[in-house]
Amino acid sequence: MFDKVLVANRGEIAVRVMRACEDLGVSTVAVYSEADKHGGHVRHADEAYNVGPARAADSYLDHDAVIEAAEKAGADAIHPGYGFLAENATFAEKVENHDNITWVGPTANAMEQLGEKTKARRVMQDAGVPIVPGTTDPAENAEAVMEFAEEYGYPVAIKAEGGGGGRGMKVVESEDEAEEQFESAKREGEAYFDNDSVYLERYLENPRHIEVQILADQQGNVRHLGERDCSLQRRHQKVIEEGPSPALSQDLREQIGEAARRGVEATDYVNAGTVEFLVEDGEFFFLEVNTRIQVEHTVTEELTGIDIVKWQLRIADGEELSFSQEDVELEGHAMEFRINAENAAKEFQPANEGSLDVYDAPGGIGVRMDDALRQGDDLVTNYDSMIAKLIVHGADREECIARSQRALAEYDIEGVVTIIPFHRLMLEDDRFVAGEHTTKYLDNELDHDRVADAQEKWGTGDASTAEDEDVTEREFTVEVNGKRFDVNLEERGAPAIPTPNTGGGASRPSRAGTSGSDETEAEGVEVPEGGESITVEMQGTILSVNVDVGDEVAPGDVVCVLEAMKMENDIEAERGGTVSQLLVEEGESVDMGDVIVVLE
Ligand code: MV4
Repeated sequence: MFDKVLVANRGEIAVRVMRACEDLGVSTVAVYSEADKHGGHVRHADEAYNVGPARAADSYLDHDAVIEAAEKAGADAIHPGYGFLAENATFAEKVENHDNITWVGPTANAMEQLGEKTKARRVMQDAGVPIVPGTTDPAENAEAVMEFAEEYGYPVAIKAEGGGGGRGMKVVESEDEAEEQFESAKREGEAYFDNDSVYLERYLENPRHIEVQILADQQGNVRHLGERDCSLQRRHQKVIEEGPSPALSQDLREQIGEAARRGVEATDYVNAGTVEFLVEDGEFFFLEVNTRIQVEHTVTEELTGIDIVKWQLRIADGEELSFSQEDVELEGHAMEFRINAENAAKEFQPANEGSLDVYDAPGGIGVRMDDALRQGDDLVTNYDSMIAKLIVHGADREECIARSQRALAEYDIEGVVTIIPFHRLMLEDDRFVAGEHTTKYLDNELDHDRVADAQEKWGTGDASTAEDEDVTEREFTVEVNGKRFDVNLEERGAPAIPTPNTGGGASRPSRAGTSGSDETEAEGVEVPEGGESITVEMQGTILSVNVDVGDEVAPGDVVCVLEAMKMENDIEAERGGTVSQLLVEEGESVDMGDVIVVLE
């Protein structure tokens, strides 16, 4: 077994991997950016190395900085976690080729093979795994879409070869959309994935999203560890994951698990992976393979008692899986609640500031907390908004829900807005409780007034987000005739809570804009009198720049498209004007609050 593992990640997953290392008697090394120097994963590790400034591109994504930290620490393995470099084949190859460091994850070759979607579809089809009806070769033109539709009907999904997650899919509802959507899919494929190749599938109108956990060792053994139902998603972001799926019959469950195992066995895949399926009308279809440990691996761990991350380390060290497929047994029901620092009542807007004035996590039977937090921590807003995971296990789905309600009610976070109220709403929602929600439920059906009501009812004393009205919340505990009462007071018209002046990005209200009677600065950029600085609200990559210096921009015009959190985000001008400064180019990584365009 390794002596020392560097975890090339941050937050809860970094601590999660470190715990697996500690269980194996392995020392741990953290890497951190300037923004994370007080991070929980830094506190947890045996040693820690600064790999650069807050911007992810210059720290957690900096291949050389991470490898140099491993060399400095004398680490003999690197575990990437998820996100960041976890599915970066170039980085994986660098580590694979390093004499003294072992890569903990699937090979670079496996990432590349399964990342090519038509190839993955061919491999699965050859292994007898049902794929979504469609092509396994690239589609050359819009006529191919129309011919496909003659056989399968509309809608047709046009997908990018290099796509995945929430990216790279266009839906053609009728023939007259074919040409435009086909060209758009190719342009996006080129912009996003440096690959304009696209393929076609019959579009399933209302599927469930079911995924199967896989472990494969270097000796050719492949096991599946059952399925997870990830259908509760918002804009391709999973919110609550659970297992086993309430939508599968036992027969379908066994078919999907065996199909995933068989499909992976047909490749030379090694380590942990997840096979994704769409399920509709009692049929299942292969979608794609995720070549990493996933956020929601915890659901499977609670159901099977198998420590997936420990097995990742053992497999990377050449150990053989010590259990057969028959040994894998799922017990009870588990749910994972992603604790995001977002205000669900405001379109899940990420918190732009906050401190954990109160952080009192739940406990008790069947309750697991994966986080890297303690009371008093400042919220780091440079990266993903997920700050913790609450995982709950029960003997069955009913007990799991009841236990989850208790745990979420116990979970006391004050000073940072989170989606805990949203989770509590879901546990009272008829469709979710009945297990009848599909991937479209949150985006197309849930009544958002109910989300606002839940926030009102269960929200705690959160840091204001930029567009809050001037309300100051105060909480008191009072005793009346010997009985205690918790009292929340809202003082309206109280002095506004100052927020940093960070420009006028699309979803940042004009109040945060930089217009004024004299020259102002935003993030060190001069903004002319009456001008406007346009900023990004989250870390990501500039997908396209739609303006140039000198262009006239009207209010609402999209000046840039930002890829962040696996979604395309239009960055719009609030008020408009003439472009006087263009501070980014396509492909550039940006951090929350970066100014990208200045208008005069
Ligand atoms: C689909 C689909 C329906 N039919 N393919 C979304 C991103 C990418 N991973 C694949 N996705 C989908 N592919 C066909 N032929 C519906 C989706 C989809 C989806 C899939 C899983 C989980 C959430 C989703 C949300 C919207 C659309």
